[in-house]
Amino acid sequence: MRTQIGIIGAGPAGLFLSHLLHRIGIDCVVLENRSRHDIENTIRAGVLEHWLIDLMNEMGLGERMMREGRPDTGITMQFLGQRHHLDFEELTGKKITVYAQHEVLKDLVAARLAQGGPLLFSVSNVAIADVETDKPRITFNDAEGAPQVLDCDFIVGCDGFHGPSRQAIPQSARQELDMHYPWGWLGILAEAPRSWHELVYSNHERGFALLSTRSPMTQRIYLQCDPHDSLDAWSDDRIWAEMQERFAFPGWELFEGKIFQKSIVGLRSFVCQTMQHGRLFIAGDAAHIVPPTGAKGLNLSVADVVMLSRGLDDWYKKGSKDRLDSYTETCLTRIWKYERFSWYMTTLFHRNDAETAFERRIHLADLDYVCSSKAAATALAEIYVGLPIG
Ligand code: RFL
Ligand code: PHB
Repeated sequence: MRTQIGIIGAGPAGLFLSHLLHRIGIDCVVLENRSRHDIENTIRAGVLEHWLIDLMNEMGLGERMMREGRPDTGITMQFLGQRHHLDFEELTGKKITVYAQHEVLKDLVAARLAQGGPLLFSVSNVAIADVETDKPRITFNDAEGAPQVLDCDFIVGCDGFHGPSRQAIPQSARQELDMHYPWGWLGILAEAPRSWHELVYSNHERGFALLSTRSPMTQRIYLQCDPHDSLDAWSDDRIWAEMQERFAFPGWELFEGKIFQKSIVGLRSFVCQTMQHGRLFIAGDAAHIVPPTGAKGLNLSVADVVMLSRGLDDWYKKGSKDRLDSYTETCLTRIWKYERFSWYMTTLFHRNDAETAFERRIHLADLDYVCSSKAAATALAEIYVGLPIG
């Protein structure tokens, strides 16, 4: 098999890249090791930045999102038993949209298959070779187990944090920086009606809690927990009792319902300072991780591949290598701003047992400052709605 761009991974980065390339007439093949059913049913992100909404609409991919997603003009911040509305639309003129990542993926997969793909699910043994030459290759086994070779001009690793692409950059050529937080998120999906009209980020002495939504009758809620907690320790009764405490607000009711999905993830920040090596580029979670408190991971993954598609366009149309050569540098400028923001939102909202009484007071002053100063609120809102893609 031969293509111009071999893409590993059909997450947001890989699928968006395939659509961006298709739009500018560049051939690609996407290789994914999970099944279509699996990728369309993995519960992850929920918040889309304003430019991503525009991009999806521009690409003809936004029809269901516009119908089923919820445009939000801001968020609610809760601390010391009070609620404050941060009005992003008033502060920045922009909104965000709450629309689940797996719904975005369903839309992207259906549209890609309708264009004829190729989008190969359930492949295995993906390996990258010859990226230091101008004839890089991907070897893999197809869904039937038959060995295959994909010859490419370039390979793009969109295979998430645990995929093989980043490892294909020699260790001596990559610098990896990371940070682990002593906190985890217990995430649940519940069949319950909406309790509030926008996201609620609650800083509570028992721990952070986040109220989000998936549809009028499906709610997505997260609780700060120990990252090593077992799900067995979190019965439905304990989860609802904890949520009732962390979101308690006079005269308001948190509606309960059947919990049908539970998971625990640890929080971490990670950046691979090199996002390219020879004819291999990496994008999205393969290159960087943010803790989910800023709702940035998916948005950042798509921003990477927008930059990369521009570089590939210049290469094929103008024979210019400049944008491809500066891909890492261009992306890292944005990535580090988003890393800072995600770290800030995480430390701002989580309960920190290592904090001294003095630091706790500074922490509360920070929350109060964001809710009482237009300048501080605007700084938060500007990145929350998404920095311009340029
Ligand atoms: P993905 O989504 O991990 O996709 C990688 C794909 O590559 C495949 N793969 C392979 N394929 C072939 N061969 C191999 N050897 C392969 N190894 C892996 C995988 O099966 C997979 O399909 O990476 P991508 O595309 O970079 O996208 C990243 C986003 O998924 C991630 O950053 C977000 O989900 C993060 N995130 C959020 N981001 C937001 O922008 N807004 C949010 O509101 C938000 N909330 C969240 C989140 C992540 C969370 N978790 C689970 C950590 C909330 C949570 C709880
Ligand atoms: C979500 O709806 O899943 C969500 C919302 C906001 C975040 C993280 C996740 O910061």
